[in-house]
Amino acid sequence: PKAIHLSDYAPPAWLIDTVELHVDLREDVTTVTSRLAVRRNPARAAEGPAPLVLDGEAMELVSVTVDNRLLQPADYAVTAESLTLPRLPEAATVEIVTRIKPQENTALQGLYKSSGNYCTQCEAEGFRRITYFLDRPDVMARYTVTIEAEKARYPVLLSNGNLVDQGDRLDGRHWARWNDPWPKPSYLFAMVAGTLAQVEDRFVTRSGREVTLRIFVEPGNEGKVAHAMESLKKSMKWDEDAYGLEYDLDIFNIVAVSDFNMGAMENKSLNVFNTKYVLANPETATDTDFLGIETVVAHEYFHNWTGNRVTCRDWFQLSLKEGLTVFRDQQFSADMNSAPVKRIQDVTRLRQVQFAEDAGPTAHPVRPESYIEINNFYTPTVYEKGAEVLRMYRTLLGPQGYRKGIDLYFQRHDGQAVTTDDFLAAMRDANPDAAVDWAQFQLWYRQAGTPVVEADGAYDAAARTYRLTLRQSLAPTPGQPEKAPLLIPVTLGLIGPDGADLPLRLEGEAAAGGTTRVLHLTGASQSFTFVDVPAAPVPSLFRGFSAPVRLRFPYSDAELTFLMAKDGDAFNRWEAGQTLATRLILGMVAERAAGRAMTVPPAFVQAVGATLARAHEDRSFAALALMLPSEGYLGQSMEVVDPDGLHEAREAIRRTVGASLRAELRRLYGECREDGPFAITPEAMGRRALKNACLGYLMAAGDAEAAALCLEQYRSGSGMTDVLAALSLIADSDLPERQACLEAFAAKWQGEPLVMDKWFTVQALSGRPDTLERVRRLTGHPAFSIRNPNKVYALVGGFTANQARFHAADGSGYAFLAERVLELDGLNPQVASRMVKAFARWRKFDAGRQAHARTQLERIQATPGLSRDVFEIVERSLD
Ligand code: BAL
Ligand code: ZN
Repeated sequence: PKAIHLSDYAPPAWLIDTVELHVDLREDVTTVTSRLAVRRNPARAAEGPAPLVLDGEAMELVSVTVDNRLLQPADYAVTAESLTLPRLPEAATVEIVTRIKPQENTALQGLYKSSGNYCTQCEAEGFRRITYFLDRPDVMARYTVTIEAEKARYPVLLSNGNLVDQGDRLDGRHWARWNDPWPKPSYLFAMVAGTLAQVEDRFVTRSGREVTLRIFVEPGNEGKVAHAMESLKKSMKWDEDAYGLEYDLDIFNIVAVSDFNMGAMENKSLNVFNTKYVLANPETATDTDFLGIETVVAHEYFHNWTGNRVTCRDWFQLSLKEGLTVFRDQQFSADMNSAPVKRIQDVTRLRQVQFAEDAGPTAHPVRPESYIEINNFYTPTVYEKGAEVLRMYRTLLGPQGYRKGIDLYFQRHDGQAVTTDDFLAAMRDANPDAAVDWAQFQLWYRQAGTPVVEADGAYDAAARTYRLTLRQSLAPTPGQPEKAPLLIPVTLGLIGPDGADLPLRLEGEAAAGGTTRVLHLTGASQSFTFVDVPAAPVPSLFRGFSAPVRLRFPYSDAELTFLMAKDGDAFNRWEAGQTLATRLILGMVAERAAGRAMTVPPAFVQAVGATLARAHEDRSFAALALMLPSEGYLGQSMEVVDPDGLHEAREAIRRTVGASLRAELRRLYGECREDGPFAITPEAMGRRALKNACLGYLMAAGDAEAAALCLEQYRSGSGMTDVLAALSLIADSDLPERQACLEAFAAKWQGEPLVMDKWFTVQALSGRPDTLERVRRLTGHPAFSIRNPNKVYALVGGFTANQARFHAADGSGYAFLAERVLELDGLNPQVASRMVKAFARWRKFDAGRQAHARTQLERIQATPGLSRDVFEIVERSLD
């Protein structure tokens, strides 16, 4: 397979103005007739006439007609990936007939079937599996789509835009015609045909447009869409209020399907969703699910402007729409819930997955420079680090400057396919007075890797100054041996001995300017001197996590405890606790490795006790503060990851805290249980989160009373959040009731695929030594299917997230994963590739584990017929 390079980008030689698609759906074969109005791109006129080379894969070509003249095979050339028409006039109408078999499509790209219904997924390059086309985002066309199918089986026929006509045929078939007035790239095309129930609502935009909102689900699931619908309406309102962006059609449809590679897809006015991000009620969905639905519904809706109205010129610009849209959905969720809690959750995820990516063989910049398979670049770096870049724009420009930049971006580029450089130019030009070095800021798009910022402070009592020194470094990443310093926004405060923020005045300034401010770290090393500092402060750095960096500051344990209690920035209060816990756990792992006993210092238990004592102030926050850093994240801080040591040390702390603070944990647990009628408010979710955090520590201590509480919560829990929290603890334990509980759960929920996904994950994440054996057995469970992405993510993905068990010293976890990857690759390369990424960190482990991982990676690499998707990841991993 060949790599594609950003530097090779050229505008398309041809443009397509309109597409008339006729899709004739039949059980044996689907016939697609596509009428394209094509013309030479004037931007490339100087180069002389170029052939029209259309992309197309995995289909049968029936006929090609140009301006009503049927071409002979000698008039065109077909390969496995293209159709070339060498001799065309300046403009022409090209009609192409192809045949495809959606019923055999297991890759779930292009047109395929899910639970008997037809649906599509065209991003990034699925449209070329439906018909021959210029399948690239800078070719934008107006679509008219006619779908024809058997009426009894497929009563619902949907595509983008507005329904303009429909009718019945005499033979039991019917048809519907849709027209989308907005030009769009092919990746935003969608169609659906099936038996679907619908729930309808409406939203009136601020200018008075009445929009009909519909959510389509498999019949029987109508009762589970209320939360998604509410989330949609909230998103529509929020985008008007926060960004001044209004919806631009009279109809907005969401269709939920159970076989879907991604979370959801933002096709113009016809979003197709994984059921995971639509269906929920309190019995079947956890609070995390409810929050996920709110976020993903918003994300896809927000794409209507950031992605659809202004789209990407090429796939290297993916973060133009994804980074921005993730940032927008993060802002939205922060506004709907608790902003600090949301920030902590987002940063936790960023560190867990994106920092890991940045530190391994698949590290790539937010704007990559080359790829073999674009599907491999829907990554935490493009999405989550991309969102951090957007957040930094806002931090550097302030909310108003940021909004001015966004407004200019839409003013300039509505209806266009553009680049991250265009976005940056809009931000820059809208803020001519901003003291931002834009050329340096641009490096955030270009350089891979997570910067390390080492900081130190010195207080001079006589001069009443505090000198803060910051040094940044960025380790080499694949293909980027040398790095330049970045522009890093450092939002900081200085905290005085009484816990209050001190006024901040930098040397040379006339007066103090607030108690929190943003410093621009631009050099490799830079010092900032604050004057009029009355006493030695404790610095609170990177408030709100103002840049995606790893901070090293030589805080004492006492200073961290002080920050946990006093920092006015909630994120940094949490962060101080995490830093303290990380330090402690890594110390214990070192003790264990040296053959000494691990001990938990009483000071740490006291710090947790203090968190419990203040828990009533903000229960969601307290629940997060009680959460220890994950084993995976802790592993990132070790030269050589010691998965067993990390697991044991973390468990030892949980046990000690549980036993030492039993009474307090028990009291809080009881207090949080009295939470009245079930609600999905931040307050109610906070109570549940805190209650379950307490239960977790109590169970870790392993006493009979905790077991009884846990079993009782499992049996009588009023919603899935509580039931699943209890079941996870039971699945992790040696309780004699364990097996019976798991069986009862499966018996109860066997008809609910999304709940069964949770059941698989709970077992895959268990810390018990027999987990792999169980996971292997579960691949044969009737509810498991290797063809369903959600099942694979739940069981296989869950297992790879279980650091101690996946990275078993004997290599058994690696062998299991390699088998699954090879099994998947022939069916669904995109899912196979996501799974194989779990190997990427293999060089961070000891020699024994490395040898096992290499054996499995080489075994995959040597397999004939490997997909581009898996090939690329394995190549990079072994490089
Ligand atoms: N565009 C792919 C799915 C998403 O990011 O919304
Ligand atoms: Zn997106």
